[in-house]
Amino acid sequence: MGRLVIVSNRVPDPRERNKPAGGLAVGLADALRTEPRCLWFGWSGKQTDFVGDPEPSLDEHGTVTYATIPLTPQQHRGYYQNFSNGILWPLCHYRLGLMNYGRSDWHQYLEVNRMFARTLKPLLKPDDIIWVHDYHLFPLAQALRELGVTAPIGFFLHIPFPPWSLFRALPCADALLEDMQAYNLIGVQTEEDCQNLWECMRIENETDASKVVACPIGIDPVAFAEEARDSDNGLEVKRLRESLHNEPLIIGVDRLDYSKGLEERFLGYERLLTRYPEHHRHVTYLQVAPISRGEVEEYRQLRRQLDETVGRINGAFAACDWTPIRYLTRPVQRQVLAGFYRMADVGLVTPLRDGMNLVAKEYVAAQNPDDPGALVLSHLAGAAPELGEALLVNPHDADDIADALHQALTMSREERKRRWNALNLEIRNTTAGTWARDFLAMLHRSRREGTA
Ligand code: ADQ
Repeated sequence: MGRLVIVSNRVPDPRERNKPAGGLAVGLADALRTEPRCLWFGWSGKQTDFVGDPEPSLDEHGTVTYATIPLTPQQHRGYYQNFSNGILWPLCHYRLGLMNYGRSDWHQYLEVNRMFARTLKPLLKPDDIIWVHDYHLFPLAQALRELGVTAPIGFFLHIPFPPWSLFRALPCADALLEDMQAYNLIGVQTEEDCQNLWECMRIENETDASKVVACPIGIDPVAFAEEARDSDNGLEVKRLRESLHNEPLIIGVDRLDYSKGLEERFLGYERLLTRYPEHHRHVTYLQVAPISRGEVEEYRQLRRQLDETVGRINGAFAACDWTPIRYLTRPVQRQVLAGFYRMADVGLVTPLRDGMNLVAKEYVAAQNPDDPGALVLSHLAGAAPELGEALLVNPHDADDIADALHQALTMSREERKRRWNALNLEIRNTTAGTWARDFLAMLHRSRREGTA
């Protein structure tokens, strides 16, 4: 069998194990442990002034060869910042009002995808199978096909896909959908995304329904549970525990992104303090939200707004010995996070839209089975259909969040255990390993059946 070739916008640096990663890198790293040989190709995260196709840098690490290329500042702006993060990200998260379309960015996006194809092609071997990831690279298969690549090419979209009524607002929607025909198989997180994307592709072209499949991503729950147990005695975890004096902890962990619903979540917590004063001086809400995409104006604005909201809530409710919200925008190591999750009585995960949300699954995996915490989860997260035993809330409704938090904080141990057992079963059924295995098996099958 040939190699698995993974292509994603960013390639993680294998030497930076403790750096906080996005969900894609976390999911793939878990899945890769079972692959015999693999090439992972993408942007190094660095910029160069060299104009012309760059030579990929190769770095072997265990069974994985990492091949990375830099981008010019112009490519970084047009392809990455503007088109991927300023147009596709808000559009796919149903936020049309935040989309800033510019035709030159679209051209830059296409050109970088072609450059990825040109620099990847010489690294390919005859039996390779290619798996492309995420919205930065929608047109990559078409660009590879134009260069004569005939290998099976699969695509996985980690973020949601909106319905045609929204997607058609993108001026180049038809060209993008046309290019996506070049994939043998396209995976998305949920049935809803699957319906939406298939509908869009069908409107543009005849598309076989079996080309788009829902294949939800998971974590490695056994390894994560172990990590959580091990970190229980770590220094930072101990410090947090001691600072709480046996009082309850609510935890939220997200990249600082408008899709994660942080402002609405803070307002929900504020409503809890207003409507349920019995929690005053007892409950602490720890929000870990490391800054991401700090160069994009919408993200800078969001940060200012969140700083203000946290300051206002703390100012209004704090006592000399109690801070209602502890808000960290610096990164926290994954192992420490696992210990924080385990200690927390409530996991608060309320994105306004999310492809999946691995934090919800990590929170469940990290719990102590004898005394698990409760999960409060947005019904608009991709994880919600699987995690129906969480307390599902509408993230736009502060009262709904407040009620669910109160219910979670006062829930009997028996009910917490019953709900957690059901949630734990779910996350053990759909893991990072099963996700990759299932997707790749379908990709091999689609080639044999000739659905390309
Ligand atoms: P993300 O939007 O990055 O991923 P998510 O699924 O929650 O969101 O994954 C975040 C990952 O980063 C988790 O493993 C989490 O532990 C880690 N992380 C977050 N904050 C951290 C911090 N402060 N320190 C260390 N680690 C941190 C995208 C999509 C999601 C989809 C994933 C995977 O937006 O919807 O679930 O890809 O497909």
